Amino acid sequence: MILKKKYGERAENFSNKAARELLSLIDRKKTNLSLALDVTTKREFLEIADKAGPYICLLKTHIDILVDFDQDLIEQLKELKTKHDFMIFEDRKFADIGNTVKHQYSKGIYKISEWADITNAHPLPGDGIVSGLKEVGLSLGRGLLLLAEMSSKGSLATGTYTEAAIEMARRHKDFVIGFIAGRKLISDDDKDDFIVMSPGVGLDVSMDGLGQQYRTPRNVILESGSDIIIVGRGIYGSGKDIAVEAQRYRDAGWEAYSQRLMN
Ligand code: 5FU
Repeated sequence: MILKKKYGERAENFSNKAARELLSLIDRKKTNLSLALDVTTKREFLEIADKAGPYICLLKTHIDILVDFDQDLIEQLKELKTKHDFMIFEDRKFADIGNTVKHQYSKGIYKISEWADITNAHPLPGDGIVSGLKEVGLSLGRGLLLLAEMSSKGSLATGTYTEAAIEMARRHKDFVIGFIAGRKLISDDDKDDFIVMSPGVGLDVSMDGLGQQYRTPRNVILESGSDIIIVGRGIYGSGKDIAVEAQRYRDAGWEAYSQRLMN
């Protein structure tokens, strides 16, 4: 009965180091909030990460949108990670053949595998994408999420595609630690455990102008059985105090989880 288990208790269901660390961290810090930090300058990025850091378990990056990316950014990000006790998820959405993603993951300017505890991939190309990423990431203690669903309107990742993503994850349980999805995807007493992270979470608006659709932390964690809420503009997009907004989402996410344990 995964939905009734505490995050920390689920750590033993995983052999993967990143998954075990993340579940323990969530329990220790009492937050299931991931911040999606989609800003384009290093200054804003570090400022917001520092303000929201105390309230999050996971900082989600799109490292390639930073106009002034440099190695110093990574060094400072690592310092914030230690200071605030969070993990890092690069939302790279790999989507190519195994040999190519292997290089995209470890090489180029960003060298994602060196600093991101978790990254993600579309299952679209088939198992080779997981095998390629695993060749790089497993020995480094990294974990992978598969995009089984997407939060955007009209997403094609539904039905048999989502089912195929689940089967792919089961074949690579040492490295695939979970899914991007809007809900718990497998039955609550399944032998396998996966961490579900849900983007498209907001308390104040229901959509943006470009297809994003928002649900509340309660919808996502309590009613749909997801594990982590991913929140971006809900925290930094309103011009309000970042720490206050981050606390608001942390509290809403933790309240929804606490109710789930009691139900
Ligand atoms: F896989 C997905 C998805 O299905 N929907 C998303 O919104 C990823 N995302 C990411 O979550 C997206 O790339 C943003 O980084 C973030 C949502 O940001 P928002 O500002 O909360 O809408």
